[in-house]
Amino acid sequence: MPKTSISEIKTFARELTINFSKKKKIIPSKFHYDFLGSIYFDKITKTKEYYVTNSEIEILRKISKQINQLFGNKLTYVEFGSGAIDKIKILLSSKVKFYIPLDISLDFIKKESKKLLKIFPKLKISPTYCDYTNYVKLSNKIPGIKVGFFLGSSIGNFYNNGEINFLKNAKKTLGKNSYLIIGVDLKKDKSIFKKAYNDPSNSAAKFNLNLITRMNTELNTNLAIKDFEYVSNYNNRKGAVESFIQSKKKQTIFINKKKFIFQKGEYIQTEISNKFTIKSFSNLANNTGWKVIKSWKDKRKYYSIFLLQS
Ligand code: AVJ
Repeated sequence: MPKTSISEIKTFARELTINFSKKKKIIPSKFHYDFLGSIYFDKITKTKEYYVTNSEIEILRKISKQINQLFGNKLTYVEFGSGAIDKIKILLSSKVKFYIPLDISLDFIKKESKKLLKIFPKLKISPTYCDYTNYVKLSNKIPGIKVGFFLGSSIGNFYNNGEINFLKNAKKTLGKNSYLIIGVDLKKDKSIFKKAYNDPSNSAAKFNLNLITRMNTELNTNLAIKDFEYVSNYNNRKGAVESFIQSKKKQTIFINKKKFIFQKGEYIQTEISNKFTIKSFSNLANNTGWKVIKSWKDKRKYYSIFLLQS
């Protein structure tokens, strides 16, 4: 199992120290995606209950021809948080020459890039480390139109309106005459969220509880998974699924010699998954300088993909 780099461990320690000092403790979602966490996430996407992936694939298959016609052969796909590098395959054709997967888990995407190269031997792939919660600068030698790809409704995972910064930054990253293909999860009956985020195989729970394992290995804490419970609910007021790990007893940890206490019953937030309507996302896109060209939904109307132009 590839290890997390020293600098990433330092970032993990530093950001937890800040976030555990707040009244409501959170762990930013980007820390889910170490090598093991990326594997756990991939397992979630394969559960029947996690409609996000299935709906997204259904839409991508439906629109791939249109998208290919629109962009011709002069483009570079830039994927934010590519993870398992699956969905881009639907849009790739022998015409596309460049693909830049960006991800926080570099070892993971290097491994996935090798698999992709077997299917598209002529494709030039440049797997690149990136924490897209900050502005990302690309090399200025990238050819053709840049088409950004941001899937899985990860646009919903920002706290405190961070999605506004992301969209503004992405526009700057991709530059003039660029496009963004973005997956957006829609508001719907909350029973569907309940099943997706509490699947019977406990994939979502394992994915979230992996943060405990990560803290133990990288920060030398001595926590037990059995002393935490995964809890996930749809918050109607916020229009978001919120996930937590709840401490089952009072426990103390030290990070960088700083002491933190988890009280019995205390919730540590591990994710927020904001949900949108076609209208609310269109407004968000417009307010961050993007033009909405088109949007598509899956048959069940659970999910949407937007094509934006800079
Ligand atoms: C990939 C971050 C968008 O919030 O739906 C899935 C992660 N967490 N099940 C989401 C996730 C629990 C997912 N994102």
